[in-house]
Amino acid sequence: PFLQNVLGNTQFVYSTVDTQFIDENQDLFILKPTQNRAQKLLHYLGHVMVNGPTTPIPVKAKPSSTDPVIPTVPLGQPPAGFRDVLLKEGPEGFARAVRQHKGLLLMDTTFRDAHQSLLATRVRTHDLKKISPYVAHNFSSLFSVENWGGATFDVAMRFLSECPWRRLQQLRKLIPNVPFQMLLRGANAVGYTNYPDNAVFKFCEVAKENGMDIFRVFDSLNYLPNMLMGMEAAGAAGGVVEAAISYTGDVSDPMRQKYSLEYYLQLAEELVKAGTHILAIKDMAGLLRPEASHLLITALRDRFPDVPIHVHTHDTAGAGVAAMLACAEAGADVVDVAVDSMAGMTSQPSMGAIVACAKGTKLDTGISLENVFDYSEYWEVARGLYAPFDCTATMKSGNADVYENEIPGGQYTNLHFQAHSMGLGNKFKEVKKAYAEANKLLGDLIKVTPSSKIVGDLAQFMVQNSLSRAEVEERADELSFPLSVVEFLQGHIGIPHGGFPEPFRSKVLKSLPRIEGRPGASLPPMDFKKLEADLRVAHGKDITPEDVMSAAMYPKVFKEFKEFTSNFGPVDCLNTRLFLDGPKIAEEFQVELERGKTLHIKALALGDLNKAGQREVFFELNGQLRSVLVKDTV
Ligand code: 3PY
Ligand code: ZN
Repeated sequence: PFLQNVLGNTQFVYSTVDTQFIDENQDLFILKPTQNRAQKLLHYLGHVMVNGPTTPIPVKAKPSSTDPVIPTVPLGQPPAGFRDVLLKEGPEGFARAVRQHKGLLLMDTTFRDAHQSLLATRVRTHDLKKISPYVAHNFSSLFSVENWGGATFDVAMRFLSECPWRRLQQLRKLIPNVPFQMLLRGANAVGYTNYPDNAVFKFCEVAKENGMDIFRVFDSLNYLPNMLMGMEAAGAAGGVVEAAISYTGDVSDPMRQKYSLEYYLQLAEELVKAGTHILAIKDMAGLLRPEASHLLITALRDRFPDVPIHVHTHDTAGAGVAAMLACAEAGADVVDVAVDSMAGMTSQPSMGAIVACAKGTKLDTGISLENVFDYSEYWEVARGLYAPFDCTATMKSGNADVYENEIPGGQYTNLHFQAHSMGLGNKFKEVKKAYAEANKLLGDLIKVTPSSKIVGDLAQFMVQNSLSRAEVEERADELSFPLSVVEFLQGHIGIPHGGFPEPFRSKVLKSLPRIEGRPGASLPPMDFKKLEADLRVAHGKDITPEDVMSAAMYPKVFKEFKEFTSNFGPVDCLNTRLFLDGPKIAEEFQVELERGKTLHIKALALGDLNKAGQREVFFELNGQLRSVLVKDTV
């Protein structure tokens, strides 16, 4: 367009102006091909209007029609926070500052684990960005904001059609002062299976370059060699290493010997010896009771007086606030909370409750309750936009049965969703009982992604086939088990504490091969150069190092994401109601494609079905009539 204008200019064509500037700046004429993002967006909106949401919707509820009010922030830079300490003093200095801090520090999980646990991980960058300046200005004393990793990486691409790296980059700009924290599944990185070591190292490197600070590294079996590899990868990238021991069982119950206090202390010893900057207890199912919290944290505090201790829990039974206060009393430096309206049930305990309970004591967080209320109000209304994914559509309360079945928070919600969406709401209890039995069959495992999925798969197999634990044990050599269970027994994700269950393993595997030791050690390294070249062939030359990592983690999901984007453009600029539900006829709205580039759109009409099974959808775009043809697949 620029060129056309210039060549159509008579003064330019007849040389009545000095064109030397243009002669000397030929690069101005190298124009990017027009991206036609507006037309692609109309295509997306038309598609949603005709065929409904592109993302699977688990419950019937519609996104709420109310938009959250964004609390105002003062002009200028936000106050300095722990990230400033980290940037100045490095991970060791940061850890020292955390340990020396008086009062209790908090990590806010609202941007990651809270919505992973309550809203099927569906919260979009659009809604995270809006509240980010408020967090930067009013929660500058947080230890960290957990906003990346875990399931968010996969779900961003698979279900939200947005790039997880772009989320990280955008949030980093808006929150420069508070450390960002991610959940790294050790050798499984942000996936469900062990990756070659060089993939985990490269992933951490690119994450750090994009603004990640603290890497919470865990392994789903607490398998030390996997944990050490993940820690090394995070450390080599220059990140803060937070080695996390996944907690199960009950250290206050002398009858539960497998995961005893001594077991946790020995593992902690190894992680501290390996140089972790921070030591975390990751109570993914919310099993830490106040008495166990007291025993465990007191013992860790005594043994490692200089290492900051960070505790994570879920509130499934409803005892999360009590447990976190007990941890803090016993010497934990940091505990995890979610803002009140995104807390409770399978999410983290409530920020407001902890701030209020600690107020005026030696654990005072220094956080203003008024700010928590405003922050919570934003999320209460924003949460309404995600009503189609909200577990409270069917789940009405927490449940102390988690002490029996030990199901992690996010999985508890997923299994509940699954049972209800199949019309088997009354079967949920049976699934939970089967889960506990499946866990015993597999030798009483640490259960967290992906080992928790393996236990869940076996539980569902037992329910579907009406098999008891005794029957499964007896008929193990003839049953056709889910692949995840077989691969686990082969050693694909590492070795569980206490070894594999026998004779169950031998009966299931028969002559199938077994992996000895750490799986990643025998996986061939990934060839990133070749991967990048292949991606350029498939998707064009604009492939970034971040894209290469997305494809390394999730090849099929990445491919589908790129195809989606080339058809529909970047849809992350749409607000969540439009993204999920599309506009109503006659609705007028604005979409900011980028700073200073806003589209004014009005949805006009839906045409009749033509012979080719398509409908024409009519819009007004910046005052001009436009239409798109959409295949009706409903
Ligand atoms: C994850 O791996 O995503 C978890 O949240 C585990 O607790
Ligand atoms: Zn969690």
